[in-house]
Formats: sequence, structure tokens, C-alpha cells
Amino acid sequence: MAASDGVAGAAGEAEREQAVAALRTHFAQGHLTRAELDTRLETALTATTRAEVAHALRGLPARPEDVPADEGRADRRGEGAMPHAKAFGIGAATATAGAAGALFGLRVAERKEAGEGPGARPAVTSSARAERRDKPVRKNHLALTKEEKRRFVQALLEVKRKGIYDELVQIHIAINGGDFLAKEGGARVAHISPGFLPWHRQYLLELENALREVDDSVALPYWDWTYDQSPDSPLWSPDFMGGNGRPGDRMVMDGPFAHANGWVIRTSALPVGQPALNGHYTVDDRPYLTRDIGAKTDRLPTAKELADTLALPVYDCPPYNHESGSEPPYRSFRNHLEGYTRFPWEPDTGKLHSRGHRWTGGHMGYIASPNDPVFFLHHCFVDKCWAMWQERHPDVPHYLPESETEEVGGLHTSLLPWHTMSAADLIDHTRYYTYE
Ligand SMILES: [Cu+2]
Repeated sequence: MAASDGVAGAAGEAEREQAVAALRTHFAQGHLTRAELDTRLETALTATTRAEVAHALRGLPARPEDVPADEGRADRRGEGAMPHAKAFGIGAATATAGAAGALFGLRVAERKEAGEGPGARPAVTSSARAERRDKPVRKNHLALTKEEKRRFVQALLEVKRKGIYDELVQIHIAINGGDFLAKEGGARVAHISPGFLPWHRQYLLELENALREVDDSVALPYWDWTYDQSPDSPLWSPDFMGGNGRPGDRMVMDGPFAHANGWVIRTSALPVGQPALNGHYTVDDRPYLTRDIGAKTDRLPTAKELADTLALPVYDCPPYNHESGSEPPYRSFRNHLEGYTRFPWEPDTGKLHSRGHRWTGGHMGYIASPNDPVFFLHHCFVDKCWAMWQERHPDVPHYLPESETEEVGGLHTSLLPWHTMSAADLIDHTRYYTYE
């Protein structure tokens, strides 16, 4: 054991942890590539002298901005010290968190760590690049010019062609499957948990970064369903998302994401058993995108639903699941936005985020929802809602719980399967992009 008792030249746990925290921040800020980060982390974690710690930090500014004091503790994968990480078996098991992960034999995180396969690209692992260039400005899709829409669609098609898009779909299936399996107890990362907002923020960044590798003029647009509610909206036009599925098999027939125009679904899953969100799935091998607009619910979320939810002054509360904030004083902005609970004056559950998925239907209705590119416009608005809520409640914690529990991540828990950022890194979206 290296001593931290003042022996000249020896490095203790505290120094190592500080170095790890600093390296992660430098990585998040784009000063290091993923490969450089890994090499330097190795050096920092095994350092027994201060000289070795210094070597891990060579050539970097002495004080990176915004290093949370205990960030280093958050992400020491492989040590099994964090109950949350342990619940997932650490590392490779990250992407096999649930039945769906096992079903698809996913080893996404493992491949990334081994540095092989498409997952090894830095582009999919950080928002670093986005921060180095001009930050994207995310706009309502209704405000995009024809040319902006064309570039967004072209970049999406290229990201799909490269395999990155389907890799993101797989990640969602694996993580979401595990989350639903753990609905009534167990570790949840990105759904039915406070991680819902930070996790999807990183997920969207992963796509946006990949899009900007193709065309750095592109930013994710959003769909504000509080008023943009018509199936005749330009959202669903053939030059953008394409329209509803046809009667019968619900196949989307027009636009860039129609099967006939080349958009092929490569990884999908269908729920098995009851209730529908029980975490059990079977392979869905239909190669075409489906939509069933208005079939499961005939209305989209309303401005009043959103206003009532934005008024809630607490991010989330125990038990940090689908029941959080169900009772007065409704202390869960997260759960009301995610849509698993409701106010007594609201007619039914499945509001806001959930309702956007259900109203669109087809692929959007279950864990393989990112197969439909409108997923990203929908979640981009959900993400904006988190930013609007923060602006409205500047003096409360913008993520809770601060410390992780057996079931959900804390402020500094690194998010699976990437292991590159925590909620703390993601709270301030203006580090990465802005909303217009
Ligand atoms: Cu999701």
C-alpha cells in the first residue's frame, strides 16, 4: 500500500483519485482522445510516486475547469467498490444488463474497451469533439431551412451506413431492457430512474457527435409536441421523417426512412408477456420501420401537462422509480416528465415523454424505439424540458440522489455503457450545445 502520510515522493490514494478526476474532466473537455485517456488512466491508477502521477498529467493545464471534488471516486471501474456498478457485474456486463442484452448477445462496452470494432471510435464515446468545435445550436425542426433538413437527413443516413446508428439502437435495447426488468427492484440506469435525463442526454450527444463527424453544420432538431400535434406537420413529410405506417403491417412507406428507400432495421425486439414493459423480449426481424400514429393514444402531451410538471421544485425522490412523486407534494419532476405518474387532475398515466412514444406507435412504442429517427427529435425536446426546468429552479439540485443507491446512480456515477461521463458532467448542457 502506498502511503499518503507525507512520505516525500510517495503517491497515495488521494493523489491518484485527483489525477483520475482531472483526466476525466480533460477528456470531457476534449483535451484528450479516448485512447490517450485510457493510457493516462492506467498510469494514474498504478502510480506509487508523485512523479508517476505527474507523468499521467503531463502536458495538460494544471487546473481543469469544474472538477467536481469527488469525481474521481465516481468511475473506478473494475474495483467493485460502488454498489451500483457492482449490480451490473462491471465492464462487459454493462450492455447485457437485462434479458434483452443477453438475447442479443451484446458486448458493446467490452468491444469498446478492447479497442476493436466500430465501437472503438472516439466519436461514439465522448462529447469532446463537439466541445472543441463550434457548439451545435439545437432548433425546433419547424425552424429549419430545407437545406438544414436535407443535411440532417443525409448525415443520419451516413451514420446509419457506418453502423454507428444500429450500435446506438443496440445500446438502447440492452440498457432499456435491463431497466424494465428491474422495474420493481434492481439496478436501473436510464429509465424508471433519475438517470433518465442524464443518460438520454449523453445518448443524444453520442448521435449528434457522430452526425457532426459527417457534417459539422448539423445539430439535433427537436419536436415540441405541446403544439406541433398534427399528423400533417412538416415533421412527417417525405423530405423529413416520412409519414405514418400503412394499414395492416404498419410499414412506413415514404420518406428517407422507408424500407423501399433503403432504411433497413437491423436490430429490434418485441415485448413478450404481460405487463408489456416487463423486460422480456424476443427478436423482431421485420426489416422495415413501423409507425401507428394515434392508435395507442389519440392525443399528444399538452402545454398544461408540461407546465404543471415544470413547476415541480424537486428533481426526483425515493424510491426513484415509476412511483416517485405520485403523492402530494409530487416531488419528482423526473418521473412526471418521464411519464410514469400523473397528477389527480390528469385523466391517465403515460404522459409527456411516454405519450410521445405511444402516440407515434410502431417502433417508437417499445425498447427498440431509436430505430425510428423521430426518437431523437422527441428526446431532444425531453432534454430541452430538463434545461427549461433547471432555468426555472436555479437554486435546487439539478440531479438527485447525490449519492448512488443500490438501485440508481448518483451525481458522480459514470453512465453505462460508455463510462465517460456522469450526471454531474451532463447537468449543464451549454458545455456541449445550446437550444434556440
Ligand atoms: Cu430511452
